[in-house]
Amino acid sequence: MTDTIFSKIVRREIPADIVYEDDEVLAFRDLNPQAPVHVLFIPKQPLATLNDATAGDAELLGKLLLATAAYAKQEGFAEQGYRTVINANEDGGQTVYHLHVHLLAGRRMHWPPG
Ligand code: IU
Repeated sequence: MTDTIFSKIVRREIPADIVYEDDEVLAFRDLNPQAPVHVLFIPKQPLATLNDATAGDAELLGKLLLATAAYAKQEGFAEQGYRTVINANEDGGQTVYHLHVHLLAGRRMHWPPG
């Protein structure tokens, strides 16, 4: 897959407000936040979309979600609530083709999403 801006963030070639990092996962604040808390969790090794994940990525996908929930608990908004979103391809609203989990919190979410 082609390199995206998110890989450049992983390599520290462009700045980002990084809030969590481990060997496989990086999380940073979204530049265009849609809620008081809007953080993107990405695998350091890129997958373009969720469609590109295979059985071999099961552990990595689990780690992405667990890191997201751990961050929500650590920051103290897990009980109040939050939303996780993965957009896939054009109709899903995906704009950056490096798989990422949006974590949105700090306000009441609406349903259905737009
Ligand atoms: P999407 O699910 O692919 O639409 O989400 C991409 C997100 O990446 C979107 O919320 C952008 O605001 C965000 N983003 C960013 O935080 N920093 C960047 O340099 C770019 C996009 I490009």
